[in-house]
Amino acid sequence: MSRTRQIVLDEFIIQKEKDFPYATGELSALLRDIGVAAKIVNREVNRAGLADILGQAGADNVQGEAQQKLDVLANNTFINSLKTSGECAGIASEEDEDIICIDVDGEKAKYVVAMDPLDGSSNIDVNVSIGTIFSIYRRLSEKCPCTHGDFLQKGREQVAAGYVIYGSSTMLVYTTGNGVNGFTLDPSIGEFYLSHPDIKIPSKGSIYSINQGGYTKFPKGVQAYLDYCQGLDGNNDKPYSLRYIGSMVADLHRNLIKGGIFIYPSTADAPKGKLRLLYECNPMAFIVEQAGGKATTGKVNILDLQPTELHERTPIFIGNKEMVEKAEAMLVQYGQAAV
Ligand code: P6P
Repeated sequence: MSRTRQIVLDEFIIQKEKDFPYATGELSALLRDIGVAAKIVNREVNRAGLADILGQAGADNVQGEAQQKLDVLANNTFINSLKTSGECAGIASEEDEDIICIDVDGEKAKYVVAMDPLDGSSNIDVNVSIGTIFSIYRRLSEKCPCTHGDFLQKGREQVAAGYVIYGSSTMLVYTTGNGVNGFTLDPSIGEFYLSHPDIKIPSKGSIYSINQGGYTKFPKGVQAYLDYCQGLDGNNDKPYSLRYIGSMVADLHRNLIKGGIFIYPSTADAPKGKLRLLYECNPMAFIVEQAGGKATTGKVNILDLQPTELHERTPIFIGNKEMVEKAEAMLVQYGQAAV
């Protein structure tokens, strides 16, 4: 019998449960709890301008960045939802200096979650798309409390990763290693409907995303690639379009759908770049690789990096395989050291 409506997130998760090599339902429950938290944050994001949530919460996060009130709300919402799930043994959040261990009574929880609860928060007050990014690992520790080692696993070890984009519509996009699927929220009934099944990044792209303002500080190879994208070096008769929102989730979601490359390179001031490995680059790399794309540091696959610190950063070149490899070739030819 053909379906009379699109499948919703919870139904999809249960149906796909058979895809998990260790299908026992805990990961499904965890993904559902993330979906619940996303709906709550979506409600607050959508009324941010009205609920006196705009502006700063008066505190700084571990990055030394002024926390926005929505940052705090999103962080607390996801932490509370993950705590009640009973499936999560611990959390590493961009907003918290150290890991949050959850002492789960009874059967020990199997998973830990690394997250950026509200990515792109500098865009909150100007009503530009922002997002949540999450990464799920099987815990390695045998008993509570969880340890840093549970989180300092290579991105290749992720069992699931996803993002929520709070934009013109709110979407949840995730992978468990069997392709990438996107769900759009119908706020009138509070359900995420499967709207983008089996997302694949287009094989060709003509969008490049980078904060061009940093050009003079970029490695020579990045400068050469940007010149190529703009047709300045005479080797590209169809110059690309520059699109840069300043929210990693928004820039990557557009490139995932339309094709393109996103670059946040190293600079002399920031030799490891700006974006965090655990809860920005690894989950996005897992998603883009599952969608047929590629994500590297300009040299090494992001998913193969061995993390040593919770909040460590890495340069990232992510998007169409062809575009990433063209950028890598120019880094080799012209130099990838930060100038
Ligand atoms: P810049 C947002 O603060 C963020 O962490 C990412 O979402 C975004 O891609 C990047 O920083 C933007 O950084 O230096 O271009 O403002």
